[in-house]
Amino acid sequence: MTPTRLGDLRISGERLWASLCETAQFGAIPGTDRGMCRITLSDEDIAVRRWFVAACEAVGMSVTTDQIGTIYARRPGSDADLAPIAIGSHLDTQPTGGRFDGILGVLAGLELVRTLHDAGITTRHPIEVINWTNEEGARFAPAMVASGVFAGEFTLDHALAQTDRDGVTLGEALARSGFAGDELPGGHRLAAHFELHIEQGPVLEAEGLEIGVVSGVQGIRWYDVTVRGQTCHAGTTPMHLRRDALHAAARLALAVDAIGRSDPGASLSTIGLFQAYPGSRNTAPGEVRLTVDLRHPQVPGLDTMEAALRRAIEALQAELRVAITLTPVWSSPPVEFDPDVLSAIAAATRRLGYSHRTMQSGAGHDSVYTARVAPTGMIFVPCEQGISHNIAENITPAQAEQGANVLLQAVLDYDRGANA
Ligand code: HGY
Ligand code: MN
Ligand code: MN
Repeated sequence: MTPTRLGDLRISGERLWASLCETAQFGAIPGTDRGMCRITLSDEDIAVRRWFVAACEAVGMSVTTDQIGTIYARRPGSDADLAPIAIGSHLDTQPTGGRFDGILGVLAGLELVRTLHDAGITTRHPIEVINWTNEEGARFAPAMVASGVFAGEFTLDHALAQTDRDGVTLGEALARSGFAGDELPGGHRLAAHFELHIEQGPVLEAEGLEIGVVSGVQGIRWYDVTVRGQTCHAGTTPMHLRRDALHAAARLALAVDAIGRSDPGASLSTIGLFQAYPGSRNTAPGEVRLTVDLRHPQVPGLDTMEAALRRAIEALQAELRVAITLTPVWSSPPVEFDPDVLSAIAAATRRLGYSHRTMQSGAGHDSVYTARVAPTGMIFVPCEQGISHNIAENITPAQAEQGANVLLQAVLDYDRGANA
């Protein structure tokens, strides 16, 4: 097919939107019009995985899974010696997530294949649409663990041994799901990895832009913190004699917030989990467990934030006579994506006439780890008020269609080496 005809090819925005609406049934939060709770390897995730496998097989793709449950749906190319061009993201969501984070990228990959199938086009490279297990890290820490195993950042055993709050391991949840495969994660090469995702922030919408050409992802560090004091009777223990773990944890929370504000426009800090024990209204807590998420575009910035956190812990221990442990859980350094993949994305965006800018991602994505083993790049579309990890997360059909068309045209260009 001539480059012109390929350049004129477009996805079916209507079919993509229909698939987004159809799969929103899996994990829909009752009483909300868009909220999603599709925790990794839950019944809802298993259901959407089965839907995805059937939809891929319906257009002639062969589907395999690896030993951490990642799904690889492959369409052959004309040159079987070439590694596949991957289009990946994730089907799992946060507990109060939306219907576009992750799944937009997976279904846009399916739509790209459906479009090639309808047009009778065979690419040089095989095309592989990937659903990475446990991108969110909401059930099993860390986030992006399956793409991390694929890239060699984590061992398979370490990942499968991670437990959720009920003590269930990822390996047990995977065995129960029926999606434990034979292939060793990372067992095959990727020629490139493209990921379409909602921005999950306010920049594109605020600037009235249609596409983000994502140059990389900022650094992320996760910690578990335990604050131990002494449980005591609410009615008989004088305040000056208490070693109240919740009071100390609350002071620490204020310090973490100040650290997030220390480098405006760059530093971010979040406490997502904060649990006091024993959790009785007339017993002062003896223990508080919390999580800390620090983010910054540069490593020195992250180091400064971590040093400030450690100083705050030292000071509170001395002042309030409590014991505070800080356990690093995950460290994801800032990553830059591949120039050739990014130029294919930018060229496709220009050719399609969409307004755009280059930008760094505040959120982590599986592309962080695929970038370690394959040329990788990402495409953003705006989302309403930049809201995500929230049941109000929303985009328009046109935004989904624009992102998927950039994905299609960038992959076709990259396949032909048009931007090399
Ligand atoms: O944590 C993140 O940024 C991603 O949503 N997993
Ligand atoms: Mn995501
Ligand atoms: Mn997410």
